[in-house]
Amino acid sequence: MGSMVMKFLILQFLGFLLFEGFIHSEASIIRHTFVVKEAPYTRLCSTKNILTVNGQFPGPTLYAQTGDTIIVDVQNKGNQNITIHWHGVKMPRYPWSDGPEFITQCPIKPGGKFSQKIVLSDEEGTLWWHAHSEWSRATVHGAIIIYPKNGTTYPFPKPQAEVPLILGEWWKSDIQEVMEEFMENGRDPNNSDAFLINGQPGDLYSCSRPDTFKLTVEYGKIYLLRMINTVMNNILFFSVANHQITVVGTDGSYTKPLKTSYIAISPGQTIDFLLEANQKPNHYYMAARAYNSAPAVPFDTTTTTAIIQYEGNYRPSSPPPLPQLPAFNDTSALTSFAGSLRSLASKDHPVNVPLKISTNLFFTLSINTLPCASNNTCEGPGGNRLSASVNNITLQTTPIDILEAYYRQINGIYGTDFPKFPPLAFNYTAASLPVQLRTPRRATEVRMIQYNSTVELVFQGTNLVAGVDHPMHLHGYSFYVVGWGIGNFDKDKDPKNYNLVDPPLQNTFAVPKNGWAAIRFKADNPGVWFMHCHFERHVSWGMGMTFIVTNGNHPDAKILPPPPDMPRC
Ligand SMILES: *[C@@H]1O[C@H](CO)[C@@H](O)[C@H](O)[C@H]1NC(C)=O
Ligand SMILES: *[C@@H]1O[C@H](CO)[C@@H](O)[C@H](O)[C@H]1NC(C)=O
Ligand SMILES: *[C@@H]1O[C@H](CO)[C@@H](O)[C@H](O)[C@H]1NC(C)=O
Ligand SMILES: *[C@@H]1O[C@H](CO)[C@@H](O)[C@H](O)[C@H]1NC(C)=O
Ligand SMILES: *[C@@H]1O[C@H](CO)[C@@H](O)[C@H](O)[C@H]1NC(C)=O
Ligand SMILES: *[C@@H]1O[C@H](CO)[C@@H](O)[C@H](O)[C@H]1NC(C)=O
Ligand SMILES: *[C@@H]1O[C@H](CO)[C@@H](O)[C@H](O)[C@H]1NC(C)=O
Ligand SMILES: *[C@@H]1O[C@H](CO)[C@@H](O)[C@H](O)[C@H]1NC(C)=O
Ligand SMILES: [Cu+2]
Repeated sequence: MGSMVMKFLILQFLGFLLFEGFIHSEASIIRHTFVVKEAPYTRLCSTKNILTVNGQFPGPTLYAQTGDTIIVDVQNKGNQNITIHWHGVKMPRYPWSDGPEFITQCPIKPGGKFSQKIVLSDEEGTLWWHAHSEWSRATVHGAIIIYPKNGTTYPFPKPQAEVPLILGEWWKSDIQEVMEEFMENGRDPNNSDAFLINGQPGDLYSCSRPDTFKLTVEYGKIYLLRMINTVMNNILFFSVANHQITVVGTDGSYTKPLKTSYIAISPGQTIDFLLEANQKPNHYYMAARAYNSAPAVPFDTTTTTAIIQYEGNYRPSSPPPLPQLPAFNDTSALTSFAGSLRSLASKDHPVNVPLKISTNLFFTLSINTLPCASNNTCEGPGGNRLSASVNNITLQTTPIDILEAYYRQINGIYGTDFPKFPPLAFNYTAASLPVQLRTPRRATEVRMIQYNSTVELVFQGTNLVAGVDHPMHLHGYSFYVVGWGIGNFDKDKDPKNYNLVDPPLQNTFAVPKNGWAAIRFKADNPGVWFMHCHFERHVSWGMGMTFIVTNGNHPDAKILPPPPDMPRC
């Protein structure tokens, strides 16, 4: 009897602790099924089949709390190979579910399945998932929303409501055909026909008006908008008519509040911002369109809109006021926004920037050309095909994935000579450069990094073929963006101006056109991690490379074993 009472009291006490939030509750395991399949969608007055997850476009939102694990059973009921990547999730010691095809896995073939384990650690805010095989991410993507743990809260006022804002794209043509065509003819890919907000083009396109995304707000309340740029090839500008907004996070990490009238967001990046409904009750447009830095690159010049509508009885202006967006070529609008982001750097959200660097890397990012295959005609510059490289290497895909080859010590799949520095130093951003420098080397080389190294990596954009921005994305890590600039990086002067106090923690950063960016991270996540430009045309042309971070000595510093259902090549 006594022990029953005792047990009861202990349970009561534990319940009390949990209720009061004195001890942080255990992380949860959340399960989902993703069925990849074709589904008919109508946009811009015509219907076509697109590849979706569970028939949804954009795909389902995953909700979790910091530190949770999500298990997604992916079933491929489509007619093409697929892989799914959890963009911005570090996956500590578990690259097996990371997703980039032929880097960490072979694709899931039609009819196949793969149960993926998404291991959250310190990420908090908005991330996303997307296909990481060929061009299927155009329609196969969705949000990942990570709430604070029970017992902790946002470092900003609790919003009235939270709303994802997924910036996407629509092609009238089949996206697979767009990809095959540009890979064949060697020139830039065709543009999309519309940009989208939450799957809808908005009022400025033909026959889209009734479905325009609308957010109803109550005067005086604050809303948290979780924006993701899923677009294939464009950085976007975004703004809300008559409203200032306050950025509070990026890439699953909090930022110091930044008041601004517009946002510039790279493909791959997320921006969380607060919108205070403090204007005269009315309908207001929010709008997004492209930024484009290279005059020769054709791009989609259309504008997507959604509507903020205040509750209440009033006659809204018709049409609603449109926001002013920066000009298409306004590079300073892009860099001044990106350069204003700061980590929160508070007691609860400290920064941990490596100060002593053990591994210095310097990578050039170039657009290149390759000779056309003799049986073909190419439409790139000078009758060649466009290509792209990191340190003059254009990535070649392998017959099996690099992770498998590394883990099972299979030789002959990749080399370990990815150069730490460019093989040739030249005036990277010179107005004109010798044509001989344009041809890259084809190879699959990785850069090995010792566990626990402190890495500084400087990206240098070059003006080969055409200077353009490169939104660089690293898997397996977030990194601090400690500096950036226009022109050539100066190793003596530029580090003196680094921000080592409150640099933003990101997983994607747009290296400006003919400029540079310096990032730092501690290599404490062993595994095989892809790094690439998040412009899809550039990664298709070979602008990507792989890091292998070695195992540490401690058992907790080693890659975990693979799951039994890894897809086979
Ligand atoms: C966290 O709190 C929510 C609501 O307060 C509750 O439903 C949930 O079970 C809690 N999670 C854990 C892991 O205790
Ligand atoms: C790409 O655009 C060109 C020129 O407008 C057109 O001829 C071609 O059919 C388009 N390709 C696809 C796959 O839609
Ligand atoms: C942007 O384009 C406009 C015309 O479209 C041109 O007048 C202006 O010089 C360009 N600005 C930059 C910074 O290239
Ligand atoms: C050209 O030849 C390559 C390799 O021999 C082949 O893969 C490709 O399909 C051919 N292209 C055309 C247009 O015939
Ligand atoms: C590099 O090129 C830029 C742009 O043309 C030029 O302003 C600069 O003087 C060049 N630097 C050197 C060291 O030649
Ligand atoms: C890249 O490598 C190729 C082949 O080795 C060479 O011809 C070319 O000049 C190199 N370009 C640069 C910028 O290093
Ligand atoms: C890696 O670094 C962490 C903290 O900086 C330290 O606790 C750990 O012992 C290091 N591990 C190895 C194998 O050096
Ligand atoms: C699908 O992937 C396998 C390797 O796992 C490859 O052999 C096959 O060619 C791919 N199919 C397509 C249509 O790309
Ligand atoms: Cu790029």
